[in-house]
Amino acid sequence: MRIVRFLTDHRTAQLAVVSDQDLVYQLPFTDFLDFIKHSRQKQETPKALVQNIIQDSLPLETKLSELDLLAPIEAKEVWAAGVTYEQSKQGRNYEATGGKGGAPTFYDKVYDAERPEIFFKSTKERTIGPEDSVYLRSDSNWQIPEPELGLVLDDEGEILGFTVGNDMSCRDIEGENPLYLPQAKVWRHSCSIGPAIRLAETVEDPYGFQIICRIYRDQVKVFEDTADTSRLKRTYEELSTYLVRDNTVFNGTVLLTGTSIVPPNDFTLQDGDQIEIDIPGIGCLINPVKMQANQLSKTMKQ
Ligand code: DO4
Ligand code: MG
Repeated sequence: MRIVRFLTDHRTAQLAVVSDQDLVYQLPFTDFLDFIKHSRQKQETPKALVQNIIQDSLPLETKLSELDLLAPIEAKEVWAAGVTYEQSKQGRNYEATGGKGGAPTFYDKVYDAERPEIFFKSTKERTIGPEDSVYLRSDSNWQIPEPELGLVLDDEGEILGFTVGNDMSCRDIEGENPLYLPQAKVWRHSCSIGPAIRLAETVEDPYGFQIICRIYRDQVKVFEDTADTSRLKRTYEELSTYLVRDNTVFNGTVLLTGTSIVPPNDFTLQDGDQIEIDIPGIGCLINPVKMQANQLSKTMKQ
């Protein structure tokens, strides 16, 4: 059972549920958190609430592919875990050492440490949804998408659902100095989530998701790779526990769980590319890539 948010003909946001048969039923909520709040007030699980609402209703005539989808939740904050897969550790070591290797790095250490790496990734204003463009930084020459499973959490870290996320990253900036991490990770439109939230209670094996990433340039596929969440070094609960510990966490916070897909070291995204991140059972998040005009210099010229 997947929850999506779409723009109606009146240009207002509306929630809908997508059944296992891909039928779309409109829900009487405009927001994922209202829906969760309502289910808690009624002491029904989100799945039971949806089932009760749609049991006597007809599906929309519009197909899922025809809906104007928005990010499934306006998360106040998006956080991300890092170096949670062997593949990411290797990629980070490559950019930090120029491929030379050598003594164990802090990436080796954090991979093995009890405390996970968790960093601040995005706010509602910086996060985009399906079909919107992710932006490239103007001061980086080595940029990649990081296809990740996202946990949608409540304010205590309970997992409400799973979504697809892109933790856009600048490998040259992070590789130059790890203290530059916020600049390598956070800028306008550097985070994308969607197209749906799969309700947690409808997932049999949360470590059985496949993640597929494809990148197209001039309609030609230039990259494809697949990962598997069974290879995650940590548990989701471990990550969410560290996030909420002594912290103020908002309902609907998204926690990206790290990447296990790293494009070849000579690959960098270009203006006009298209990124697809597909997690079967949740959905395929598609975003074009765009070089943004440098807003700072524009403002300064005015
Ligand atoms: O250590 C830097 C971040 C790594 C990351 O974002 C990931 O592993 O997904
Ligand atoms: Mg990442």
